[in-house]
Amino acid sequence: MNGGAANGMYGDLDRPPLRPDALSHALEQDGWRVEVLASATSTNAVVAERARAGESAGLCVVAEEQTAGRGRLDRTWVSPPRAGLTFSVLLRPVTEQLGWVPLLGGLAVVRAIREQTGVDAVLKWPNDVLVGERKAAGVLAEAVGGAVVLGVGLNVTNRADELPHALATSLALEGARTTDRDTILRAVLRSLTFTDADRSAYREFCSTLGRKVEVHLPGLRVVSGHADDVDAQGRLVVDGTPYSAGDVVHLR
Ligand code: BT5
Repeated sequence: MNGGAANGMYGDLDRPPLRPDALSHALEQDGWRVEVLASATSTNAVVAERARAGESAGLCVVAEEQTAGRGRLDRTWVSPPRAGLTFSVLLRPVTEQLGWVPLLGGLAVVRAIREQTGVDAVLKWPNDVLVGERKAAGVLAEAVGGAVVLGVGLNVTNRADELPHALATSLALEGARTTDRDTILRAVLRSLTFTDADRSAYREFCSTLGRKVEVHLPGLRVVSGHADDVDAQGRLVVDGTPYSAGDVVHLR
C-alpha cells in the first residue's frame, strides 16, 4: 500500500504537520512561547536575531522546513520538510551555568526520546544524540551577548536514503513506538532543566565516559586517551586534561 514515496503519498500520510495551537497552549504553562514557521533558513539564526533585539528567555521557534540548517564549524544540517524536528530556544542562563547548557540541551533530547519512543538514545560528548554509534540528533548552542541560542535537529521519520551518511539514523529507523513530533517536542522542552541532578544524569547517559577516545581539536590537533569525566565547566577530561571543544571519535 505505502509505496507512494515518489508521488508524495508517503510524506502526506506519515508526516503530518505540527499543531501550532495545541503546542503553544500546552507549552505556555511551562513558560515557553512557541512559534511554528512553515519555513526558515535556520531557526538558530531566527532566534539569534530576536535575542539581539532584546527578546526575553522562553522563545521557541520551530520550522517545518529549514533551508540553511547549520551544524558546528560551518557544517550543515540536512532535514527534509516535516521528517524531523528543527527548533531553537532562547535561554538567558546565569554565568556559572554557561558551560553546561549545550550538554544539558543534549540530555533533554535523550530523555525525551527514551521516555516517549522507547529508543535507547545516549550522548556523545558534548551533545550528539546517538543510537548505538549512529547520530539521531545534533545540538548547536551559540552565545549571543549574554543569551544562548540552543538549536536542536532531530531525525524522526527520515528514511535511510534521506540521511547524509551511514552513521546517521532516525527514530523511525530505530523502531520508535511513536513518531508524533508534537509529543516529542513537548517532552524535550519539559526535560530541559539545569540542576545538579541533571549533571549526574548527563554523566549516566554519556557513552563517551569511560572509553578510549580521539578528540579532534579545533585546528588540526588530535589527542587520544581515556575519557575520564566532564568537569565543572562542562569540559571533557581526557587523561587528566580538560578540553572545551572538539569532535570526539569513540574508539573500540
Ligand atoms: C550538529 O552539528 O550536530 C548540530 C546540528 C544542529 C541543527 C539544528 S536544526 C535547528 C537549529 N538551526 C540550525 O541551523 N541548526 C540547529 P555538527 O556536530 O557539526 O554535525 C554536523 C554534521 O552532522 C554534518 O557535517 C553531517 O555530517 C551530519 N549531519 C547533517 N545532517 C544530519 C542529520 N539529519 N542526521 C545526522 N547527521 C547529520
